[in-house]
Amino acid sequence: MRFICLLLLIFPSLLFGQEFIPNYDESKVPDYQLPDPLVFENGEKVSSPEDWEKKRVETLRYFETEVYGISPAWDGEIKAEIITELLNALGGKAERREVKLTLQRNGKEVDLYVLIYLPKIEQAAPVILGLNFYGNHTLSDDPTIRVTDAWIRNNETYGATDHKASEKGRGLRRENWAVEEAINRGYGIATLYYGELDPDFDDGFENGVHALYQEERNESSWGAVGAWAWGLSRVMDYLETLDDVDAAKVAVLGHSRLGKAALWAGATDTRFALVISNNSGCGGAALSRRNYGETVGRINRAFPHWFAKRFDHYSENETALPIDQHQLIALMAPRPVYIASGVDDRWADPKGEFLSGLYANPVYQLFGKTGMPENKQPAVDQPVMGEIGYHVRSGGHGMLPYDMHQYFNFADKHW
Ligand code: GTR
Repeated sequence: MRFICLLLLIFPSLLFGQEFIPNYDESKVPDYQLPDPLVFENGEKVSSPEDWEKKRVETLRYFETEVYGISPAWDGEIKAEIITELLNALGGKAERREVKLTLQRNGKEVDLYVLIYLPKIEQAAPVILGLNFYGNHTLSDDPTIRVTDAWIRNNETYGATDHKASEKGRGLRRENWAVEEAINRGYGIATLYYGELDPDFDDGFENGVHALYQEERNESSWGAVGAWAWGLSRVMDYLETLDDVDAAKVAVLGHSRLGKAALWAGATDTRFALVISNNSGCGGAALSRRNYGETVGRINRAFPHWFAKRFDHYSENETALPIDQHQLIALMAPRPVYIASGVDDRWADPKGEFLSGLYANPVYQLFGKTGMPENKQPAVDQPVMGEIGYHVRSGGHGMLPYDMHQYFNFADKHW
């Protein structure tokens, strides 16, 4: 016994695992070679948009089997019920609804509560749809917005204790979502709490929308990121039924882990006409092979429920990946996609996020488009906007009014 204690004292890693020290030194980024997004597995070149359609299938398949897991096709029913409605929200400029969507399948049900702000304009409104971290009530002071009863991560600031949300969070994310600016500029905002789709802990995939499917799981089954992305598509199913929403102009947006989900939603569901990744980092916009900041190994150990089990095969083994994240960006082509970084958010590898966009360019060029308009990472607070938009904002990890402002500019440019 004493011998074991001594061993643990000398080698604490035996008990706690190896401590992860992120690399933040550009000179220590390994030499790496990325898969060419325009070469088929059999070595043939992709040389036309028609070829790309086939290569796109091949690429998407790898992201499904090796990274995010395969999400099921939806064959259930969605019931929609407006639970609260304000016809004169935001000083009369907007209509505000909260809609309960009940997903029914196989005798099971999951309820999702979607908060929707729409500008009062003549025509159907373009909408920016995104998942939120702490509940719909954090987006507004409006006391009638429901506080979610789904499992929530404990967070003192937002008054989330015992994995329950509370009034304390009301309105705390108002600035971040820039709802008022959206409305002033003619955009609607739709959002829902991500934990209603899948609670963010390693629950053996028994809760949230995973519970609608009782298939046996394998190494390529969908994880939490897959479930969050899949849920965005179910909200899209609903938005398509609304006369006051322009379903051809729905952008999908997400921050951080929800930025990963937004990208995956954009890749799997081409109904999203524009895709926005805010500080999505590893498993999002950042290149896995750079090994800068958060790595594949670290993310799989810290969040074993986020990805397909297969992804762990590439922990400390990124060169074996048949794809890299530039090809995830390429899956949006020729649709517009915006990648945003925070300069101090080194964990998310801002440069690696930029490079993903840049290396997706050949696919955009196949469509006669530019893609990312700059070859070098732009200076801080200098957004660039081709079909691929990019900025690295001053400051760290977060979705700030500055970021939202660029997204509205980007949507203006393309719509
Ligand atoms: C971190 C994680 C990142 C990022 C972030 C977030 O802990 O390592 O990949 O997703 O969480 O979602 O806030």
